Amino acid sequence: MDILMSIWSYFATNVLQQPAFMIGLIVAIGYILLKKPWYDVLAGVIKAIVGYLILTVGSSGLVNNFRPVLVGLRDRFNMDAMVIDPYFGQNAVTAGVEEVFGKSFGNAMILLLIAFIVNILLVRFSKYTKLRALFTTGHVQVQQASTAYWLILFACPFLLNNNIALIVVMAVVLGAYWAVGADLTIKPCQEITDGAGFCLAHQQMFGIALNTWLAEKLFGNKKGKKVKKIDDIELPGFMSIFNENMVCTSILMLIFFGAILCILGRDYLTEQGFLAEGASMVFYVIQTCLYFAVYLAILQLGVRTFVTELTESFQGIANRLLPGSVPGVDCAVIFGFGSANAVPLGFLAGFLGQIIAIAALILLKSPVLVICGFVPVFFDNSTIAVFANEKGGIKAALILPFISGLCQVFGSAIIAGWVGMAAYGGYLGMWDWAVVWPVMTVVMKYLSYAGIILVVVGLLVIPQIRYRMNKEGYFLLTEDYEAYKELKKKQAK
Ligand code: ASC
Repeated sequence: MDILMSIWSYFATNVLQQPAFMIGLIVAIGYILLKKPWYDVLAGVIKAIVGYLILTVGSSGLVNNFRPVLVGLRDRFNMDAMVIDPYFGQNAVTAGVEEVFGKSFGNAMILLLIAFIVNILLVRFSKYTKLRALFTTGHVQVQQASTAYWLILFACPFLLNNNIALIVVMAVVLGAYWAVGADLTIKPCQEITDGAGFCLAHQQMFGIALNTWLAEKLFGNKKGKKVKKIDDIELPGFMSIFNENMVCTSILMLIFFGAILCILGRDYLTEQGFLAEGASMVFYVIQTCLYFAVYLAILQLGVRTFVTELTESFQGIANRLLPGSVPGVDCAVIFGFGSANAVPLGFLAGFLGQIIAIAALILLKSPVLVICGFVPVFFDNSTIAVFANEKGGIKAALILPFISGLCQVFGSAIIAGWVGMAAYGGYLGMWDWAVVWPVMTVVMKYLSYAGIILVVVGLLVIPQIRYRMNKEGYFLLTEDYEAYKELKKKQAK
């Protein structure tokens, strides 16, 4: 048993929780199943890992550069606030779970493994479950397993004395959430990428599905009137420079982060070691803000490098091991598709929503105050904007992320205050964890065993309903996208 545990923990730490190597492993398995020659397998694996590592350089560059700027606001104004950000959320769980529930954090990693197996099984039996998506983003799975661990411990104290039942319940809930959530993003992803063959496995999967649907219903094409997408807008005169993504991002971020850096002020920035003593504040601000465009460009290069390898090789897995399935990847992958300018616009709209919500918390004298974390405000809202723009144009790409910003702050403040995570300084804060998980936690808390069953059945019923709404097209969507499009055309007639 000890040997098995050490093998597992080696695999978990080095592969499962490191998406780059996880993707590399999947590409290797896929190409081997496709019987590619060894050198093609090797080349594919290298491109997949390097591409994913490039993506990581981009996304962690953004996070590391801009998180301190936002968190700085808390310190600068001496606010006693919790940060909504996956890393702060995870720290809160590590710091508090033992104290509050008397349970060791180590169990959260066993939960991760079992939940992942639940995901694989649900997809393996897609004939019955109608689930087609495999979660591959390990770093996100770690964060989610930690938060789910806390939420379910809080909701189901009657399981505290029975370790096995506890982990099984948690794994079923979490595994079902992974499989169902990622599955919900398949259609939007296939449509936006014209059948690239992946979906998103991240922290706003229900958010994507709901907002894509809302964008189409509320802002979508009406009879004879096509929506104006961001790229359709011809800006007049000097404004036309905004049509170029790199310029647009740079100018918007310069105004936005420039203002925040000035609010933080020279003294604070020097004190914290961001700005060297005597250095020029003006050029420091310009350079810091332009790095936003730099990291976005890096991120897009990474996406281009690994996506084709992943989706091509996954054919091997989809043909032989998990029929009709697609891999779920990091949400940032979608920044390589759709309108590039939706990314900064969605971010700003979401930020505005978050700021207004935070102001409301202050005015209402909420016992829990929140400070924006960079990851939810950027990765959630930009992703939602990319999808919203595709279906509902620029209006949807601004309004829906704005509302999402409100949801992230209010939802997180309520749930983190209630379950006691706020006291440890952070909460995950991403869309699904500010909206969907709070609802699931309430159901489980008040209905106990019946609540657990209700949550699991409620999740698993979603793909069943969607399958029944379009039996012919449902599996065609992942198995043969061209045929799916033909079918859609026929159905529309
Ligand atoms: C997250 C998280 C990150 C980012 C990254 C986006 O939820 O933990 O580091 O989003 O995955 O590319």
